[in-house]
Parts: sequence; C-alpha cells; structure tokens
Amino acid sequence: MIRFLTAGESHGNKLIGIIEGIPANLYLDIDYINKELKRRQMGFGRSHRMKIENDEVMILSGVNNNLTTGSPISISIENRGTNIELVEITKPRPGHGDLVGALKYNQKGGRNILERASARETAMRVALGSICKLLLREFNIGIYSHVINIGGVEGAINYYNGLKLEDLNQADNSSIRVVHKESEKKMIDKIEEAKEEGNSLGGTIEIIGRNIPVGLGSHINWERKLDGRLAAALMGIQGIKAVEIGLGTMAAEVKGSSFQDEIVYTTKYERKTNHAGGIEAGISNGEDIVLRATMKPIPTLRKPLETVDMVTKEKTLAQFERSDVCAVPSASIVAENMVAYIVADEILRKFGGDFMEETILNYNNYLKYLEKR
Ligand code: EPS
Repeated sequence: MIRFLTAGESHGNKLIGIIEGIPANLYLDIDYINKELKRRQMGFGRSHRMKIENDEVMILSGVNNNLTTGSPISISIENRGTNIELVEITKPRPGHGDLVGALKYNQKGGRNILERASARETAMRVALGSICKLLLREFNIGIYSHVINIGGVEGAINYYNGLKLEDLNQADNSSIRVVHKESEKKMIDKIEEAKEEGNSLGGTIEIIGRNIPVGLGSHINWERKLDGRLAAALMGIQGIKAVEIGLGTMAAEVKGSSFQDEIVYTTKYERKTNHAGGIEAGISNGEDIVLRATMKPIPTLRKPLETVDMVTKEKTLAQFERSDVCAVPSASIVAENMVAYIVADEILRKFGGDFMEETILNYNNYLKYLEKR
C-alpha cells in the first residue's frame, strides 16, 4: 500500500512531499521525474510564472545509489516565482477558496487559503506520482492523457473516435496536448480570445491506462472499487468538476444491448468494445482504463466578477492577481500521475512485496495463473 502527503504554499519557500510504501530496489530515475515536472509546466494559456519556475526535485531520503531503500521517500521542489506582494484577499473571487476557507479557518481574508488551495501544489503530486509511474513501468503499464475539449471546442479525436496509441505519444508535441491539429488551432484561438477578454477557460482531459491486468480493485466493499478510487483521485485535483469512466454520461443515452461489452476468448478473455472503460464491478477487466475529467474555468479573472468586500460588506469587484487563463493541459499531467498513484497502490495491494524483485515475481506468477483460466 502506498500513501503520500504534500506540504507547502504557492509562494512559500518550497514544496515538500513524502511517499511511503514504495518497495526497495526500484530504480529512481530522477531525470524521468524532472521530465514529468517539465511536462506539467508546459501549456499555452499558463501564467508568466511558468517561465520563472523550472521545477526540479531534490531527493531527501529513502533512496541510495538511485535505488529506493523501502523507507519513506521525501522530496522537495524549490519555489522561484514568489516575488509577488502577498496582500490579504478581502474581496473574495467567486469560485475560488478565498471566502469559504477564510470563514472555515477564521482568517481575515483568503491569503492563507489560496496559498494552499493553489494548483502550485500539484507540482509535488506529479513528482510523487511519477515515482508510481516508474513502478508501473516495471510492469509495462503506461498511463497517458490528452486534452479533448477546451472552452467548449471539442477535439475531433478521442478514445471512442479513432484515437491510436501513436496519437497519445503525439500529445506531448502539442502546446495544449491536443492530438488533432485542426482542433488544436481552434482551441488555441479560443484561449487567445478568453485572454483578450480578461476571461478564463476550462476543458476536458482523457486519461488512458494501458496494459493494466485484470483483477485490480474489488467488488466487495464500496471503498475498494477501482472506479470509485480513481474518481476520487481525479476529483481531488484543483478545479475538477466531473469525472467519467468509459462512455460516462453517454450511458444514459443507450440501451443495455449496445452499452455492454460482449466477451470473447482469444488467448485470454477480451471484450469486443470498451464502453465500460476497463472496469466492471469495481474490478479492472484487462481492457484499457478510460477516464475523463472536466476542469472548470480558472476563478481568477482579469475582468473580475461581483463579490462582497469582507470588511465593509459592500458590493464590489473581486480582487485580481497573476493567474492562468487556462490550465487544462497542465491538469492532464497531474491527472496521469494521480491515476498512476492509484494503479500502483492497487498493484502493491494485490501483489505485495517489500522489494521490487518480489513484487515482480508475484505478478508474473499471477499472469501464469491467468493463462490457465
Ligand atoms: C495559480 C496561479 C499562478 C500559477 C500557479 C497556480 O501562480 P501565481 O499566483 O504565482 O501567478 O502560475 O501555478 C503554478 C505556480 C504551478 O506550478 O502550476 C493558482 O492560483 O492556482
């Protein structure tokens, strides 16, 4: 079982993370972790701060000679873009945590709330999640993502609409992680338009897990269901308002005979289609895991909305400070890494092992068992 914790504020000194439960002898490829951090920092529509930050991890414990030791791994990431004036936020931004957080924690305004609510924290989630990705790499499991909607502009290609694995690798070549060139252009135009207006945009991400074995998660109790755990992990990312699995909300539109995925046997059990998104009864079924997450538009607007001054209680306009216009491409990398965390945790729950060789042995044994079924 893996657990992790992050600490740190958006404009504080650094971010700190601890991850526990990673078996010993996993090769901790620091370049890979730093590359994941870089992927999160790209994206047309991000604020100027992304040019200032150059995220790199420092490993503080749990690793010796690039191999994990089985002890908790602790990491830090330096904050650089911290030279803004940290004024109190007493004109709370609608949709941000400013007001609710200030009331809950008895703060004058939203400053101490936004410092932690900020998506800056997701840099650490990516660093920790990428350790989980490294673990999954040992099992040849890959987690991919691409952007399929920005501000209502729908991408022409998605999982159910002709997406190929090569397309997924292409996502990193796009500044907004969109695989279809024409759609990409329309979405960039939409971001430009929102920027001009002092507005912001949300969008939808598709996340795909490949080569995930049958049998992760369980039907036996609600909190062990793989779909529930993945949904919670995605919903916990800043700004995410909806999560879908497989055909998702489309399930309401079709009859059972066209929704359910018929079972066939080749060299193993397979499905003719994958409307379920690779999960049945909370258990992975061996098909691709297909998830979608929708992010709302960023609440900080250069052309602010109406709010209430927390000092005078008068009607006013929300405070503005440096922010992104659209952070959907970055959120897709965070989503990949949160999914990697859940899948890696499920792998260890099922196969155990205090050191990687042991986990791999157990895993291969299970694959042998499956061959006989
Ligand atoms: C964010 C606002 C911006 C973003 C930040 C998230 O930061 P600042 O307020 O300093 O301009 O750049 O994102 C990151 C720093 C990051 O690493 O993703 C917010 O309000 O959530």
